[in-house]
Amino acid sequence: MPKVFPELKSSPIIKRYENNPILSRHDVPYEATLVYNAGVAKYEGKYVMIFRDDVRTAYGELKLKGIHLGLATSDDGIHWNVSPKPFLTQEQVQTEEIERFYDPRLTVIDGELYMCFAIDTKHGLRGGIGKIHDLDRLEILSMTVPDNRNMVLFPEKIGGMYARLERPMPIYSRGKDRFDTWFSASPDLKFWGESRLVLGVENVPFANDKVGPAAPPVKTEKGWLTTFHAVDIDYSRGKNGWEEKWQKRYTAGIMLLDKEDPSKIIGMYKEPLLSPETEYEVDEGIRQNVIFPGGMILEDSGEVKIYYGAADTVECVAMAHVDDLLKLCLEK
Ligand code: BMA
Repeated sequence: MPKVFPELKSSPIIKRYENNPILSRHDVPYEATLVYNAGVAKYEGKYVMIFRDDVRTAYGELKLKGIHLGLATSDDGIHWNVSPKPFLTQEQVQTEEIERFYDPRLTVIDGELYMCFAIDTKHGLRGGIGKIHDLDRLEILSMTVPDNRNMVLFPEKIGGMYARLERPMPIYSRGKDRFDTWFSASPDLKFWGESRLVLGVENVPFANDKVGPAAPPVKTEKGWLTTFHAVDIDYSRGKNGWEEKWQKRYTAGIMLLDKEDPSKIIGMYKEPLLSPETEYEVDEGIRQNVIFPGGMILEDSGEVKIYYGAADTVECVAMAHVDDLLKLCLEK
């Protein structure tokens, strides 16, 4: 395991939008400190985004007052109008057991909008799946047992079953922080099974800590194209950002999964697609060196927009052509 970060570079085929970030706390008309890790989908002729809004006691302070989910819409996927009120506040989701929802991921299946999200509860971290009605109401369909998170739904049934990628957190059996990417199937989005390992940490040369789903997969001629998050740790790093110790780096990888059996990888780029390089990814914000994709849209032109949280503080976008992404995955 490397003691210091090896140098990693983003692939030259992907271009960050020149006016990143596309959304930050300054765009939000209610209390917001950190605006990031959004889910994005094309739904009913518009781009729809649900973002994570962490409210801290002040910008620069770590103390969390609450996490809300905000809603924004756009005509071009770049310029966003934030709804005057949050989609869901922490107060609305809190129960005796549930503390907060965060890290939303959006997928449209048969014209209906679904959201996967992480749920902090008093008894562990659960993965939720819900259906969004009228961009206004969330109907919860299922919640995993703890600890499981970073779930994303495929945009259609595969072999007659709904499908998801997920990242359970096996503390005892794998040793702390060796988390991998898994696949599960369901007849109804409620009952999940047929679970299979997709990607282990050891399969990713630029990860030494965990690998998990990022944005929901998109369908291409060659298979399911999907990003993943990969984490490596630099044990020599001391205090940086706002934390006592933040030693991790989050990069985005890209892989291609089999069309009929998406638990099988048919290609993977051996280097990061996106690695923290810009100021807003490396130095600015609450945490340094964090890129976390949560949305990926394949346009009719072949352009792929990849939406990602940067430094756990702002939301950004980068673009690549689908053919170049496929080539990266399939290169030997
Ligand atoms: C994970 C989640 C993500 C976040 C990442 C880096 O555990 O909280 O939302 O982007 O850490 O801090």
